[in-house]
Amino acid sequence: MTLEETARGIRTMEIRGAGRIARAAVEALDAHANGLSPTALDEFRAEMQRAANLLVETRPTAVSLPNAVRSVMRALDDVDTLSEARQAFHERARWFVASSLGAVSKIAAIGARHIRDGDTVMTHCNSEAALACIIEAHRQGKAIEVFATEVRPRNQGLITIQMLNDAGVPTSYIVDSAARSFVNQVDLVIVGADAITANGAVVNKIGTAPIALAAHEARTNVVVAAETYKFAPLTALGDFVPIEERPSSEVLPDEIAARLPHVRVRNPAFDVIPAGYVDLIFTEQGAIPPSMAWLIIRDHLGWSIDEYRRAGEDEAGRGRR
Ligand code: RI2
Repeated sequence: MTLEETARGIRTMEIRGAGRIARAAVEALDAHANGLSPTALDEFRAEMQRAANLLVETRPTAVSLPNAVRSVMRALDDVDTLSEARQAFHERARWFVASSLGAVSKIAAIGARHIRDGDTVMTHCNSEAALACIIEAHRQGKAIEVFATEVRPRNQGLITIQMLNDAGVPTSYIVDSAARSFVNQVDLVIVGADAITANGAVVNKIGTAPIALAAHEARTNVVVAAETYKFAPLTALGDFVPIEERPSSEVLPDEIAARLPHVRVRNPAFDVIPAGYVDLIFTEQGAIPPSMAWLIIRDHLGWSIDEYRRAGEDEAGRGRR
């Protein structure tokens, strides 16, 4: 896939899921770097920055994307020659992809410990990290059942039920609006995250917040599975996570919309679970309460807040996260 094909794939959601988007972006940058024939280090840096910007601009909410891109672009900071830069970038990209996959495995092991034999869990959307926990618990022999939602408008629930079915996990498939009707039969809600703010609020697929509210009312625990690069550093400085609003045609076909001139479709792709409705966050560094989100940003993202601030300012013209 070329850089432009990957950017298009992320924008159209052929490539989707916060972790997969991050790895796809890093792999695209690595392939792009390999295909370049720059004559000077500055030329290489400038072209890689252009490529990085193109990818980061594709989707605004999943902070995994800019975090991953910044993480690999950092390889170009402390090099003196072009060949050093090429080598360092390639190694950093390979490291990122391997550690992203490794993080999912660690989260699966940590999350599975919190799912008990006999539990029924509910999940929403298609999260690699959340499903890894569920499937690992099942693999360990725990008798678990899952309620999986449909996930309007893009129906990512279909991917989820395929994965659960393939793993042999007994699953009930429900429409999003049925979540409240079943949440009393559920022991645990487990979802992924596109971004987690410094104060522990979780941004995830639209429809996650009402499920968390219903779970809170029903006294059902809500846990989140998220790699540390889903934590949004600039929220520590007061920035908001921008919520992507996607095309109306995902919700209402254009030919129907054309007959309804007084109707406007709103299609936000994500909503926010307040930290008070989140019981635990499973990261590859361990299970933490949402109030510890700031420590993840401070200790595990590799850059100081000032460095993130500068990167955000350098990438002017885009939402800062
Ligand atoms: P993993 C997805 O976003 C979903 O909101 C999912 O919960 C989240 O990313 C995390 O997914 P989208 O790309 O990284 O479907 O755990 O809009 O796979």
